[in-house]
Amino acid sequence: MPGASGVKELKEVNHNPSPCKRIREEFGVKEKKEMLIYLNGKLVQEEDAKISVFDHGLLYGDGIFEGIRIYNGKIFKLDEHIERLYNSAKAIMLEVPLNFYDMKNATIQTVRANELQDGYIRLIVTRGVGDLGLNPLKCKVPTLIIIANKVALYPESLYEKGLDVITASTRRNLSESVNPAIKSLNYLNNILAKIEANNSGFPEALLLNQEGFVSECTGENIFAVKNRMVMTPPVSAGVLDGITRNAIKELCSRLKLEFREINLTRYDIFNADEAFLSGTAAEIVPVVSLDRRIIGSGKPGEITKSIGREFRLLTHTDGVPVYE
Ligand code: PXG
Repeated sequence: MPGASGVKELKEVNHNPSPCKRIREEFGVKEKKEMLIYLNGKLVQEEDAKISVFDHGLLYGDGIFEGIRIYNGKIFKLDEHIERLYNSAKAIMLEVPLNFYDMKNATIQTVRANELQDGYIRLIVTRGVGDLGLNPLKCKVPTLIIIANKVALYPESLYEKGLDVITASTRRNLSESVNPAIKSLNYLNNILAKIEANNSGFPEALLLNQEGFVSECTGENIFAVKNRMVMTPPVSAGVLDGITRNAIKELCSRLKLEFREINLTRYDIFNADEAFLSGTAAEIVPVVSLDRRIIGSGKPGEITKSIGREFRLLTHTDGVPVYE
């Protein structure tokens, strides 16, 4: 049986010939109808994965999350994502109900129970159930949710043609207010920018910070390439310390490209040779215009393409195996 945390020792599972079915049995799941969701130590059917309307994740966006990819039966950068989850938790003084090892274990088990080879994992920790006041001290038990689902791929045309981006008038949160480095459930800043993009008929919006420097897009980090130098704003410009962004840093050194974290303006993006976005869900997406200024040739650039190729290779070789 799973322990108090709901997590079973991984070693035992490793020796089981039918780990997917076995995990479900261990959690008392009789049949797998559709998706199985990890909710506070239990694996439950999607229809039973319900939380209270008094959960402060819902009432106040008080909580944190991570989005992780599974490629080819391996979870990409799992340790890095869990580490960032704990960093976000520390910043908002939220105690994650599982330790690092058990969180990793619970994530792997949820993927296994759903028999996914390729997919997307969402880890969510909320402040938990409280009253209608915002005081987090009233919330005694955090809510932990792990969703492992099939991945919804973006259309291929997005990568072939590239994106047209507009700058939103909504500015990125100040680090001294809701720090963009915290991957919190409070995404209204990003959503307001996305609404501006939608209203203007553009697929994506760029947010500037309060000083007018480039920060990031609504759910992706941004990069400019000039004279074979790959540049991206530093975390201090109000960006998430993206895990794909950090992978790109590694890939640049492999590809012998200079990489720099530096403040950028819209002018720098307009006049770059190439630009692209990075994120767990979208991976690497070329940007071909900003505010109707064509970037470079107006087509996905060669350096963007080579980083994209190396990234795909990395996702298929790296990662924590789910079924071994
Ligand atoms: N910036 C922000 C604001 C993000 O939310 C990234 C950058 C990229 O980080 P990673 O670690 O994934 O390389 C993210 C993460 C969506 C969506 O629906 C996107 C993210 C998170 C949640 C939803 O587009 N991207």
